[in-house]
Amino acid sequence: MTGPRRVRTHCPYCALQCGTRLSREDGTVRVRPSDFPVNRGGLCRKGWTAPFVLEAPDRLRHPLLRGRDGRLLPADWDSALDAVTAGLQRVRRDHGPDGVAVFGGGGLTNEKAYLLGKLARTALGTSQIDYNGRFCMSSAAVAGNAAFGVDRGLPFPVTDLAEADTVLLAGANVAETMPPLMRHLDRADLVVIDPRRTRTAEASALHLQPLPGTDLALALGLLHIAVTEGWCDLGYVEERTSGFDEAWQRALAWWPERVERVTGVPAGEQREAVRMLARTRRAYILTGRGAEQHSKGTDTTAAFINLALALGLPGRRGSGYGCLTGQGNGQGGREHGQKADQLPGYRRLDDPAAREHVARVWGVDPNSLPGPGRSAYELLDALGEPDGPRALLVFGSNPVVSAPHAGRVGDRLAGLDLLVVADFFRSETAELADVVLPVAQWAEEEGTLTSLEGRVLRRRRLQDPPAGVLGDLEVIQALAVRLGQPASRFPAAPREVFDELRRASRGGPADYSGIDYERLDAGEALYWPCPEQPEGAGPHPGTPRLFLDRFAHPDGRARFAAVDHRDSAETACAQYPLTATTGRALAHYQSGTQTRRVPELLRAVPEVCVEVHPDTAARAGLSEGALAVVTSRRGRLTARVRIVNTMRSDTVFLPFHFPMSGRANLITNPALDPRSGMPEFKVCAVRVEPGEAGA
Ligand SMILES: Nc1nc2c(c(=O)[nH]1)N[C@H]1C(S)=C(S)[C@@H](COP(=O)(O)OP(=O)(O)OC[C@H]3O[C@@H](n4cnc5c(=O)[nH]c(N)nc54)[C@H](O)[C@@H]3O)O[C@H]1N2
Ligand SMILES: Nc1nc2c(c(=O)[nH]1)N[C@H]1C(S)=C(S)[C@@H](COP(=O)(O)OP(=O)(O)OC[C@H]3O[C@@H](n4cnc5c(=O)[nH]c(N)nc54)[C@H](O)[C@@H]3O)O[C@H]1N2
Ligand code: SF4
Ligand SMILES: [Mo]
Repeated sequence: MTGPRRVRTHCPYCALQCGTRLSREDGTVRVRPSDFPVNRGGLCRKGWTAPFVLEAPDRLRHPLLRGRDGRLLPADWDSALDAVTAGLQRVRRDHGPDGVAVFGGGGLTNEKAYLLGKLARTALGTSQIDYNGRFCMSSAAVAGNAAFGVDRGLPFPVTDLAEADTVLLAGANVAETMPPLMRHLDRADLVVIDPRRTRTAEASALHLQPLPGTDLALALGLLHIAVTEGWCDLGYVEERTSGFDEAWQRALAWWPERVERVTGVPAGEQREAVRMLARTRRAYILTGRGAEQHSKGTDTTAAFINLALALGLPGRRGSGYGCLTGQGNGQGGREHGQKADQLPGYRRLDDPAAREHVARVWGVDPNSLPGPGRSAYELLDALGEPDGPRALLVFGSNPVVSAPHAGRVGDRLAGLDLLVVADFFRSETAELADVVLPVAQWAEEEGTLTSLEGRVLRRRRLQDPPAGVLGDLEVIQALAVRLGQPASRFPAAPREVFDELRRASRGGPADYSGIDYERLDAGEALYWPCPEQPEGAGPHPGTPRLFLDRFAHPDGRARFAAVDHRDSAETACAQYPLTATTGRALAHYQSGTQTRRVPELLRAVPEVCVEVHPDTAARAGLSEGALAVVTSRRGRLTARVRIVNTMRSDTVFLPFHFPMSGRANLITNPALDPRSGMPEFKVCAVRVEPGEAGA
C-alpha cells in the first residue's frame, strides 16, 4: 500500500516543529513550508533538505547482526529479534532485571516515548531507563518545576514573542538553531548573553559576552541592579511569589563591579540590560543550552527566573520566562515516561498515587513497577561495571558522539554483553552494536510530537517505509511479545498508543486526556494541559497560556530560589589555559547522523572547526585553515582553525556534530548538575596546539 501523495506535517528536526507540506513528485519527496504560525512560511536549510535523508543511499534496509568474525552482517528480522531476545534473557537471568538498560531520545514521538517507558517498566522490569533529553533541557525542567510547579518550556505560544519590546536570550543562538523563530523577534530589542558574537548576537541591540560558566554570577548581578535601581515590581512580588528575601540575600553580594570581575561583562552593559528589560512591560527572558548545560545549570536557570519574577514578567500576557526546548519532541519526550524518575503525564515515579494510576492503566501491580534509575550519563558510565547494566537498547540517540567524555562512553558501550541500536543509519553508536534494527523515518509514520510551546502536533505519513524497515512501535511490540507480553498490551498502531497515553496522563501535570487525533486532524491548536471534560461540558480548549491566574504550586505562587554563584567544575589553569565551549552550527543537527548525509549541508560545514581569537591563534602558532589539536584532561581532537575576531581571547568554541576523531565530546567534562544530572557540555579547560598540517 502506498500512502497519500500529499500531507501536512512537521519538520523532523528541532522543537520549533515548523509546519510543512510534503508531496511525492516524479518519484521523490518534496517539502514546502506551510503557513503554520511558528514558521510563517519559512524553513531553515535543514528543513528544506530533510527529504534527502529519506532517500540517502546508505539508509539501512535490513537488520544487521554481528557475526563470528566481528563484522555486522545483514540478517532477517526474525533472526535479529531472536538474537536480541536471547541476549536480553541471558543478561536478565545472570544479572537480574536491572542488568538491562534502555536509552531513548527526545526525537521520538510521544507514542514511542510512552511505549518505550512501558517496555522498560513492565516487560523488562528495569529501573535503568533514561534518554538524551537529560543532556538537553533537564536543568531548565528542574528549575521550572521548582519555580512554577510545572515545566512547559514556553508557557505561552511562540507567536506572543512578536509583540515583545525586549527579549533577553541567555545562551541561545536562535538565528542558527531555530532560524524561523527570528521572524517573531524582529520587532523586539534583543539582549543576547553569549561568549561568542553569534548571528543572533549580531542581530541584538545589546550583546553581553561573559566567560563561559559565569552566567549565574551575571544573573545574580542583574537581579542586584533591578533591586537597587528600583526596577522591581513589588506588587507582583508580594501578590504572586514567595521566597524573594532569601533570593535577594544572595544577590545582595553581587554588585556590578564584582560581577564584571567574574564574568568580564562591563558594569555599564549590565545596567543597560536591566533597564532595557524593565523600562517596558512587554519583556521576555528566554534561556537556551548556553546557560543550562553546566554543572550548575539548574541554579543558573533559577537565577534567570528570579530576575524574571522580580520584574513581574511570568504569568502575565505579553511577557514571561521560557526555556527554548531543543529536540523535535524534547517537550513531549520529557512527559511520557522515558525519563529515569518519571511516569506518563509528567508524573513522578516515586509518588504512590502516580504509580497506582499508571499501574491501573497498564494492568499491572503498582508494586511491580521499579523505582527511579540512573540519569543518562550515570547510566552510560555504569555500563559493564559490576553493579551496572550489561545490555543496552538505544532508540533515537547517538551517545558515542553526543555524550560527554565520549571516549569513555565508547569504551563502556563496546564492553557490553549486548548492545541493540534502532536507527535509520549505521550511526557511530550503531557501529558498536551487536544488533542494529532499521526503522522508519518521519515521513513514513504517524504520531504526535509536542513542540517547544507545549502544543501537540500530528506527524503524518506520506509514504510507506522501504521494504525491510519497521516502525519503532512495531519493534517495541515485537520485543515485548518475545519477552512474553500479550501483543494487545503493546499496540503498534500510533492512534491506539495515543489513546492509552491519554488515559495514563489523565490527572497528571501534563494532561493529554482531552486531546485526540480527530481534534488534531481537524486543525485545532491544542496545548497541554487539556483534560477530558465531564459529559456535556464540551471539549476542553487546551491551555495556550499557563499561569495567567496562578502558578501551579498549591499556594498558587511562584517561588524564588536562593541560589549563589560557584565556579565551573574545571577552570583554566597553566596546563590548560583556555576555556572550551561547544554548541551548534546552522547546517548540522546534533550528532550529525542525518545532516552529514545531506550533500548540501556537508558542503556547507564539512568538518569540525575550532573558533579562536586572533591573539590566541598568534600565541599558539595557529593559522586560519590549518589543523589544531585541542586537548583537555580527558582527551583530544583535531579540528580546523577558524580565526574569529569577535571571540573572547580566553575562550574557544567547537561544534559537536562530527564523528570519530572530530568529536568535540572527546574533551568535554562529564561533571553533572547535582539536581538535574545535566553534564557540563559548555565548559572545559583545554590547550590548543598546532596539528600536523599546521606544524
Ligand atoms: N542547527 C541546529 N539547530 C538545532 C540543533 C542542532 O543540532 N543544530 N539542535 C536542537 C537542540 S536539541 C537544541 S537543545 C537547541 C539548542 O539551541 P541553542 O541553545 O541555541 O544551541 P547551542 O549552540 O548549544 O548553545 C547556544 C549558545 O550558547 C553559547 N554558550 C556557550 N557557553 C555559554 C555560557 O557559558 N553562557 C552563555 N550564556 N552562553 C554560552 C554558545 O556560544 C552558543 O552560541 O537547538 C536545536 N536546534
Ligand atoms: N558537546 C556537546 N554535546 C552535546 C550538546 C552540546 O551542546 N555540546 N548538546 C546535547 C543535546 S542538547 C542533545 S539534545 C544531544 C543530542 O544528541 P543525540 O542523542 O545523539 O541526538 P541525535 O544526533 O539527534 O541522535 C538521534 C539518533 O537517532 C536516530 N533517530 C532519529 N529519529 C529517530 C527515531 O524516530 N527512531 C529511532 N529509532 N532513531 C531515530 C538518528 O538517526 C540519530 O542517529 O546532544 C547533546 N550533546
Ligand atoms: S527551524 Fe527546526 S523545525 Fe524549522 S525547519 Fe529548521 S530544523 Fe526544522
Ligand atoms: Mo537538545
